Formats: sequence, structure tokens, C-alpha cells
Amino acid sequence: MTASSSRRRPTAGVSSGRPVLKVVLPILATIAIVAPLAWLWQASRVPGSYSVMDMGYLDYGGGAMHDPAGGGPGGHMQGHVHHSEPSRLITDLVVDTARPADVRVDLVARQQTLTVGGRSVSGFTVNGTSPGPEIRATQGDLIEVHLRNDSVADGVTLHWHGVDVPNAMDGVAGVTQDAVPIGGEFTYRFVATQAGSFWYHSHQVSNPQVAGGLLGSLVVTPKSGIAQQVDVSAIAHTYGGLRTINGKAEDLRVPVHPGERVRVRVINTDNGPMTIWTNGSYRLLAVDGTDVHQPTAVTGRSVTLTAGARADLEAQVPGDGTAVRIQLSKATAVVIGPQGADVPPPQPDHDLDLLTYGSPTPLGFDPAQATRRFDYLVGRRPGFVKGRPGMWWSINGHLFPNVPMYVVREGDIVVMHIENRSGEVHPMHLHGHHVVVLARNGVAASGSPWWVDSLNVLAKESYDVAFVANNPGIWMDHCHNLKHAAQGMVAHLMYEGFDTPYRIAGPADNQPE
Ligand SMILES: [Cu+2]
Repeated sequence: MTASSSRRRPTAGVSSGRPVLKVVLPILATIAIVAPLAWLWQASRVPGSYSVMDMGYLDYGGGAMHDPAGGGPGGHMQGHVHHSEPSRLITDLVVDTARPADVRVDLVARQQTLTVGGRSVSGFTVNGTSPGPEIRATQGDLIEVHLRNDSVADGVTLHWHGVDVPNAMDGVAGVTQDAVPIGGEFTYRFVATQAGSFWYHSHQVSNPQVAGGLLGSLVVTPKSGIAQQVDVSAIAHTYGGLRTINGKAEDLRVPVHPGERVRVRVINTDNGPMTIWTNGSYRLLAVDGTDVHQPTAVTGRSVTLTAGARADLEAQVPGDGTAVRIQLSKATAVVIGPQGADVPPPQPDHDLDLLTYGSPTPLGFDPAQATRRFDYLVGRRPGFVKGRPGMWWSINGHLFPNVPMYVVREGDIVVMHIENRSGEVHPMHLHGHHVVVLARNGVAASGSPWWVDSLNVLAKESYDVAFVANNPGIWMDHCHNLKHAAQGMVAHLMYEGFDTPYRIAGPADNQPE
């Protein structure tokens, strides 16, 4: 029956229909493949100018939602928060304008050729050098930095890495300010509430500008001073493939008398983690500007310093006329004491584990009382970012810009689960806050509270971190391998009720990554 009817039909229709199908079917098949790709491509594109407030979708972390209609997984650029009350602009988030500055610094940014290790490298300077001048302040000081852009074509900003500044001073182009054009100026004012080792760098077109040396150190000492006789900063930076300390492709020699103690502030300004080790014993006094509680003497262990992170090491020069050698990689070292110690000591097989180093002391808040719990799951998958096809970093399965916008309220206790399923290491950096590590791979921290602003998350590792939402504004929460950030590994933490007048791209051509 079926056969005969199908045999009859051809005479009626197929002789004329077959050529049509031959044309239509491949077209339909092509559309079936291309249409979703075109949609994905379209969804990955970012407008010529946009607010970060419109990025991705709102993630309330299980906490209170101001406007349920505005939440949930939205699509492309659908995440804008609709407030029933007018939101405050982050430009209001500044220190007391009537308070005079205690430390005042003028910084001039220039785009120029650097000479590193006898080689010419195109880069950037601050006040004519790279790194720029070290800013030193005493805890509690109001620091005022006057930035002028002399010749950086793409514009510049200054971000105070590790300093929990008021949001309007965070220096992120397109989020907290416009990029400063050639001839333009910007004044940063913030109080150095925390003593420790920090650094500043541009957050406009940050990957080339930071790699090119638009950076410097910021050291805040306690009012009571420090216990060590010598205090030295060592900025580890790679210029055009050359490893340097404080801009020089050679060992940093610090003359110190036998028996004296020295504090070495190592600042990793590169995109990848570095390993530090010594020929003797040391104590790790502070991590990311926060003191370790009761740090013990360490021998035969290296310290891993992730991109953007700082480690304050204390070493004592032996009384026998030898020197201490602190390797900041195989190529460069800080040599403390008399001449000698010219041979790099062997690199230890094991790392100092900050999950267990030092002794516990109260955190000042209870993470078990968390009011928000977020996931920051880093993966890698094919797709489109900014209209370009490729293998891209994903956050909770989403590609930039359709990534989570983490929403908090002031006073929230926040727990974040960071998990790295991307196959590569990521230095995770939350602006405006320090987070404390609760656990790594599910193993609870048992040493000193391990406070960080830059966290080395290896492939297949997971971390649970916690913080108190005590610094309102809109804050980047991104990978500090700035190449990865430029590839879209950027999300934001926003406080409900705040908005920014600045735009990514736009007339100032703001490009924070
Ligand atoms: Cu990364």
C-alpha cells in the first residue's frame, strides 16, 4: 500500500519537487548550523559603549534580593538592577574632602623606551623610571597622589593593588573613573588604614601597560615602626622576557651588618606565579599586606607568590661574614649582607603551605553566619568573546560578558567557592577587599588566618574564601594574569543601591583590561 502510493506520488510531485529540495535542504542545514553560531556570536558582542552594571546576570548568592524581577539568569546585557529608590553614584565614595593629606605625591606617566639589561624595550615610566617611585606612608596617613598623563596614548589610571580604597579611588577605567588622556590629570585620595606592602599599576589597557612597567610599590609602615633594622622592597618584573628586580636585570645587593634583621617586601608584578627560596632560614611575616599570626622559622621550603601578590620575608644576616641569598626565581636574587652568596641555593622540592603556617587567631567575623554564598567556577570552552571565536575562560559556565554580577549588601558575610576546572593556574584578585581562606580542596585552614587579595588557584584546585562586605561600590573580581583578563576572565562584585556614571569604551575609550 505504502509502496504503491509512494510510487504514484512521484509522477505527481517529486519530479518537480526534487530539485527544489536539493536546494532547500542544504540551505536549511546550513541555517541550522549557522543560526545558533550567529546568535552566539551576536550575544558575545559588546556594545560600542556600555556600563558594567549591564553585564551578565545578577547573582544574589542566596541572599536578599532587592528586586526579584531584576534577578535570575538573564541573557546578554540584561542584568541591570532596577531600584525602587534612586541609586547612589560610586563617585560619592571618597574620603573626607576637608581632611588635608599627610603624604602628597606627584606622578607623571610616560610612554617611552626603557633600557633593561642593556636592551631597549618599549614600555612606560612613572616619573621617568620603571618601576616608578616607591610611595611610603605611615598607617593612618591620608595619601594624596596627583597623576598626570604626559604621553601614554591609550590613557592611564592608577589602581592601588591590595589597598581597600574608597571605590571612587580604585582606578579602574570605565568603572570608577575615565582613563586619563594625554595632558589630563586625576587626584587619588585614600587613607592607608592597613600597614603592609602594596603596589600601584595602571588599570587602563592593563595587560600591555602593566607588562610595560607602568607600576610602582606602596609601603605602609605601622606607627610603632617595624622590628627589622633594614626594610627593602623588591619588585619582581619581567620586561620583554628579562627578569628584573626593581627594574634591573641583576641581583639586588643590600649591604647589611652581620646579625641584623631585614624585611624584604617581594612584589610579583608579572602575570604568572613566582617561587621564592633562600639559602638559610626565614620567616614569612606578611602576605598581601596582612601580618601572619606567629610566623615560625622556615627552612627548606619555597614560597609561591601569585601574580599581583606580596610576601614580606624576614631574614637575619649570619654573624660569620656570609650573606643571605633570597632567590626570586632562578635568574634573580636579593643578596643581603656582606659580599658573597653568589651561588643560587638549590630550589626546595616543597612549598611552604599557608593553609597550616602560623597560629590561628580570631577572624573578627563568623563565616558560618554567611548571608551570601557564591560560586566562581572557572572553566574553558569554545564559543565567542567580543565577537571572536575561540577557546575562552568561562565563569560558572558563561563567557564574557554574560558572566555573573555578584550582588551584596553592606554588612553581608560572604563565602565564595572558587574552583578551577580550566587546566591553567589563575591568580584571582578581588578589588576593595581582602578575603580569608577557609579551605583548599575541602581541607580547612588551620594556621594563621590566611588573608589575601591575590590567590593562586592551580588547575583542579578549589578554595573557599570569606569576607565581610564592608566597602561599598562596584569592584572587579578578576584574574590577575592580565592576558586572561583581556580574554574575558572578569566579573564584578556590586553593592546593591550603587551605580556608576562611567562607561566601558565610550568617549574616553575606557578599556580596563
Ligand atoms: Cu587567569
